[in-house]
Amino acid sequence: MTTRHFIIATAGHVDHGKSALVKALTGTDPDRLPEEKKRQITIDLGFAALDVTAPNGDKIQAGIVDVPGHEDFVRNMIAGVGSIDLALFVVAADDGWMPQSEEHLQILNYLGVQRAVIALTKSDLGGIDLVTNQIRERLAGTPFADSPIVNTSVRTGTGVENLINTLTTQLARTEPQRDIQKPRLFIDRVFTLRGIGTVVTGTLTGGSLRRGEQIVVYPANLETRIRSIQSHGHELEVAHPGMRTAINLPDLRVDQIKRGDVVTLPGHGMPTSTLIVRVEKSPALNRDKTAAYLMKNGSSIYVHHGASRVAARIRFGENGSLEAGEKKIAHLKLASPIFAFIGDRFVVRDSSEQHTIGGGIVLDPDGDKELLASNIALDSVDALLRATVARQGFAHRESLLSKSRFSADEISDALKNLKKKGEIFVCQQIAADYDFWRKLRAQAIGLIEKTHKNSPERAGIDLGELRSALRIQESEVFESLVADLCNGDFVRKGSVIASNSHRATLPKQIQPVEKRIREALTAQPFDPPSRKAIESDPQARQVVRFLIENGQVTELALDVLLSRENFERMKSQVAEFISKNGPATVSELRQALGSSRRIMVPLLERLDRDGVTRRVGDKRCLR
Ligand SMILES: Nc1nc2c(ncn2[C@@H]2O[C@H](COP(=O)(O)OP(=O)(O)OP(=O)(O)O)[C@@H](O)[C@H]2O)c(=O)[nH]1
Ligand SMILES: [Mg+2]
Repeated sequence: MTTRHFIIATAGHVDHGKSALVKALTGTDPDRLPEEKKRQITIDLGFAALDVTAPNGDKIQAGIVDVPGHEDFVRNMIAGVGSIDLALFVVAADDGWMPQSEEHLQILNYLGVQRAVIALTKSDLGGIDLVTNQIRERLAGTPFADSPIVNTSVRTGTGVENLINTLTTQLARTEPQRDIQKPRLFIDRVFTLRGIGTVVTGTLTGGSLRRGEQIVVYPANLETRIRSIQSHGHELEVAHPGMRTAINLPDLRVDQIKRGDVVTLPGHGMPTSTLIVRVEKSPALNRDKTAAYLMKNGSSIYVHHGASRVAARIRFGENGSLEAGEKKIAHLKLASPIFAFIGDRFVVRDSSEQHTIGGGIVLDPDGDKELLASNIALDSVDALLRATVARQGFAHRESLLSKSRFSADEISDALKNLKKKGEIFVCQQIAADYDFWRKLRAQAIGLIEKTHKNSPERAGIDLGELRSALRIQESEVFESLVADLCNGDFVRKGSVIASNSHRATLPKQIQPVEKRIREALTAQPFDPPSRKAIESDPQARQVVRFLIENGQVTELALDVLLSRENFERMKSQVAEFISKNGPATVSELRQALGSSRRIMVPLLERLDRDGVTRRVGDKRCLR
C-alpha cells in the first residue's frame, strides 16, 4: 500500500459556498481569521486535509487550500493555486456563472491546472439545470470541458458523499507530482509559535525536504537549517512533493520572510529579475478597450508566480504590443527577483490589480540574452538542451538547465544521448553546440599550425597566447578545448601546445647564428657572457628561445644562460667540492670552479630549488 499526496484548491465567485463545502468535506472550517468570521467572507487562504482511499487501496492524502472568492482578494486566491493538482471549482445554483467564476477559471488555466471537479453548490436553492448548462457552455474549449459536475448542498447534506467519491476517483487517476530532487516550497504563510519560533507553510513541489536539512530562502538568500517539519499537524521526517508543508526555521525572524518567498536547497541557481517568457493576453479582453488592459512595450503589470506577486515591466521586440487572444515572447523586468524554473507558469494582472489580463510560461529564467524560439517544446529536455547550448555556444554542464523541471539525472542522460548522436559536444565540464565547437577547434588548429610554420624553432604556441587569440574568457572552455585537442593530434608540453608531429628546428639560414651562440656559451664555460650580450639581434633571440625550449640551454636567471652541458658539469663539481671539503660559501665555490658571482649566485639558488644543495647561514651544504 502506498500513500499519494495531492493538493486541491477551491475556486469560484464570492459567497458561492466554497468554505462551507470544505467544512462539509473535512470537518475543518478553513476560515480562521476573526475578520473572516465577522464579515462572513474568506479573506485569506484557509487549509484543511482530506484523507481517502483510492479504489486500488492506495491511501490518498489531499491538502485542501480554500481561497477567497471576493474580487478584492484575487491576489490571495492566486497565491493559493500556484502548484495544485486539482481544482474544486464551485458555482452556486442560485447565482450561476459570475465574474470571479470567469476570472478564477482563467487563472487556473494560465497556471496550467489540468483537472477539476465542479461543485454546483446550494442545490437546495434550485436553478440546477439552468446553471449546469451555463457551466458546460463556459467550460467548453477549456481543459475542464469534461470535468464532472456534482450537485451539492451543505444545508441538506446532498451530494457531499458523492463529491468525496468523485474527488477520490479524479485523484486516483492523477499522476503524483514528480520528484526531480529540486524542492521548492512556495511560502504562503509565515508566523511564530511561542517556544518554537518562526514557522513557514506552503505547498511543496519538485522534491523532498528533510528535518535537519540546510535550506535557503529566496530571494533574500538566507541559509538556515530545518528544525522540524509538519504536514496537517503531524510531525514528519521528510515532506514530499504535493504536500502542504510547515517547516520550523528557528534561526530566522518572522520579519525576514514573507509570502511569496521560496524555500529550496542551495546550489540550484539563484533568483533573477530578468526573464524571457511567452505571454498571452486574455481573449475575453476583446470586448473591452480599457487602458488598464494594455500590454505594450514598457507597460507596468503584476506577475504572480508561485505564491509571489511582483511588479514588472514588459517588453516585446521593437514597437511591440499584445492584442487580446495573442501569444508572444516577451522580456520581463521584475521589481524584485523570483526563483523561477523553465516551464513555470504565471498570471498577469493589471497595474491597478483589478483585472487578470493574461498569463504565461517562463522560457528562460536567466533571460538577458537573445530570445529562444517561441515554439520550443518546454517538456522536451533534448530540445531545451539543444536550444540552451546553441544560444550561448556552450554551457557549463553543472549549471545546464539547473532551473528546469528536469532532474540532474535526466539532464545528464539526455546530454549523453545527444553527445552520442553527435548533436552536442561534451568535454570535461563544458557542453557545446557542435558548430560552435567545430569552428573554435578549427581556429585553434589554424593558430597552432601557423605558429609551427612561422616559428619552426618554437616548441609550439604558448597556451596564454592561444587563449587570448581565440578570445576565450571562460577558463573552463579553454581547458576543455585543450583537452579536446590533446585527445586528437595535439600535445601539451608545459605551457605550450603543439601538433604531435611537430619537431622544433631552426631554419637553415639562421643556423650560423646558432653556431655563434653555442661558441659564446662554451668559450668560458663557467662564466659565459650575459644573455643581453648574446641576444644581440632578433635572430639571436629566436635561437636562444629555441635552445631553451629544447633543453640545450638552461636559463638560470633572466640574464644568465648556461649550456645544459655546462650546467650539469657545474652541478656535479659543486656537489663534489662540498662533499670533499664540507659546507662552502659562494666565494669558495666560485674560486674552486673558476666562475663569477654573477653566475654562481643564481646557480646555487637553482640548486637549492632543485634540492641538490641547502643554504645554512652563508654556506651551502648538500641535501
Ligand atoms: N442554502 C445554502 N446555503 C449555503 C450552502 N453552502 C453555503 N451556503 C451559504 O452561503 C454563504 C457563503 O458560504 P461560504 O462557504 O462562506 O462561501 P464562500 O464561497 O466560501 O465565500 P468566499 O470565501 O467569501 O468567496 C454562507 O452563508 C453559507 O451558509 C448550501 O449548500 N445551501
Ligand atoms: Mg470562503
